[in-house]
Amino acid sequence: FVIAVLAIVLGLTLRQKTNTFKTTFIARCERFKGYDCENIWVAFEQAYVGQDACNVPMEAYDHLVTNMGLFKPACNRMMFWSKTKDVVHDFTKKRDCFLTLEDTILGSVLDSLTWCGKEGSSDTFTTGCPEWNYCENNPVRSFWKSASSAFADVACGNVTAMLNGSIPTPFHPASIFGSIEVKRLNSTRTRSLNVVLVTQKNMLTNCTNASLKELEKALDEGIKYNCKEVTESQIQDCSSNEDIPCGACW
Ligand code: AVW
Repeated sequence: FVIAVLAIVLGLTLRQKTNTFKTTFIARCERFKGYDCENIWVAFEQAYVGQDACNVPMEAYDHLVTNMGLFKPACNRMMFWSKTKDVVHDFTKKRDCFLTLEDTILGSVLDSLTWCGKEGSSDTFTTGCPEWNYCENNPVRSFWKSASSAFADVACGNVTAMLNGSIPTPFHPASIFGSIEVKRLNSTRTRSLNVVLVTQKNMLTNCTNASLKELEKALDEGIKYNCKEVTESQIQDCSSNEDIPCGACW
């Protein structure tokens, strides 16, 4: 009897976990008008539910990411980033100048969330899931790889990347930006990549940094490369001052 009660309580706890996660998913999704969020949820959970949490490859999200029309090109407004999450999102949330992956419906729904499934279970778990680096094919890491691929595939015109000028190597070939997004920028769609190197008062890195030369080399031939050092306070000024036109932020 005791075991039966414990099993029911545990079952309800797990059910609760799925429901809390799903509630967050649907609530965040419904901030975007004109989408069938229940349908998006079903396409999302089929990627990892019932799977070993280290055995979910990025292809598991193909249906969600490529067949549901969730990534629409925003030519000249697409913003990539690496090691600048806070400053870039502070800016894109306050001003309409640029669009990051986390401002699109899928990116915004899943930003900062953790989830995984378990073999033999139809639940979504939010604890006990693998850390980012614990295994390559974990549901969270595979999702961001898949979504980043789709986001870069639709990039067009002049695209921007905010990189961190306060670290010795602003461009890491193994980062998602370096290993996925840069490689998928295609010169038939994308005219230029404009690096905004975010610097602090005591500048550690500038546009002559060796890692940025690697970035330039990694670009598809035909995509122009530019780099500009911009202070964090200049970006913050633009974030908080609607009177500054987007084109005059830096
Ligand atoms: P990042 P990326 N543990 O700042 O170029 C947990 O390095 O990779 O930039 N989470 C991690 C880890 C880790 N070790 N490493 C990365 N992440 C997650 C999507 C975490 O959420 C956009 F389109 C961290 O905030 C950008 O252009 C995020 O990955 C591009 O990919 C970024 O790590 C940024 O990826």
